[in-house]
Amino acid sequence: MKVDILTLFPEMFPGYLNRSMLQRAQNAGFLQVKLHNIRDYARGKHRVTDEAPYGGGGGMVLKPQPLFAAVESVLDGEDIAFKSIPVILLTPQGRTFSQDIAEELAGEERLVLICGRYEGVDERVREHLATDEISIGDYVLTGGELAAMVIVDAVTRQIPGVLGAEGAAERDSYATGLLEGPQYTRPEVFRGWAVPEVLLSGHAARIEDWKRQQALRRTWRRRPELLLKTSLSEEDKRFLDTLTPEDVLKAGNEDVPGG
Ligand code: 6GU
Repeated sequence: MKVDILTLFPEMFPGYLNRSMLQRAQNAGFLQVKLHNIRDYARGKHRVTDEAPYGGGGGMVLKPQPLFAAVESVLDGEDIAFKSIPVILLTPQGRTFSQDIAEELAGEERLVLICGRYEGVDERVREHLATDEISIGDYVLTGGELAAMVIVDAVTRQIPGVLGAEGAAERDSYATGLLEGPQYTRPEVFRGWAVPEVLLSGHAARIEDWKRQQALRRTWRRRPELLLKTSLSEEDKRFLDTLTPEDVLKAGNEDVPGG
C-alpha cells in the first residue's frame, strides 16, 4: 500500500512510522509512506497556507489552493476525476475510525491523507477534493497528524503478511469482536501475586477455554455492547449465562478500570 500524507508538520511522523512494525512493513515493501509539506504547494513569496475565516469568528482556516495543488501533484487527473483513490480529510467532523474502517482501507492500493488543523479547512476541500472524512474519536486534537499515524498503523496491521505470526491480526481485540483477556509472563509469582494455575498446566484445550472465558467476561464487564455485534458459540452463551450483575459487584469491579 502506498500512503501520501499531506501535512504542515512532516517532521512529526518519522519517530513513529520508522520504528517497530511500521518500519518492518516498509522495509518488506508492504507499505510506502510519502510525506508532503502543504507549505511547499502554497503560492506567493510567503507561501501562506491559512487565513482568517470569512464572516469572522477567529482562528485560522486552511486555504484551498495549497491543498488542491498538493493532491493534484500527488495523484493524476484521472484518479481525482474518478475518485478512484480515497482522499481522506482528517477532521473531528469525520466518521469515527474503527477496526471495520481499518479493514476497509486495507483493501486499497493507495490512500491520500490530508491532515487538517483543528480550527478548520476551507469547505471547498470537503466538497470537491476529499472523498471521505475521518475522525479518530470524540475529543479535539490540534491537528490531523496523530490521526494519520493512527490510521496508517491500524491499516498496516491488516495488510496480509505484515504481522509475523499467522493470524495475529485476527486474534487482536476488536478483530475477534471481544476484548482480550489477561496475559501473564515470567515470573510465576511476582511480589506474591501468582499467575493463574491453569496457564501453567500445559493442558492446551483447558487453556484455550479459559482464555475465551476471560475474554468473554472482560468484554461483558467493560464493553457489553460488543457482545451484541460478535458471533458467539453455544458454549460462549452458556458461559455468559453464568455471569450475573452480582458477579460484578462481588468482584468489586476488579475488571473495570478505575472501578
Ligand atoms: Cl482527525 N483531527 C482533529 N483535529 N481532532 C480530532 C481528530 C482529527 N479526530 C479526533 N479529534
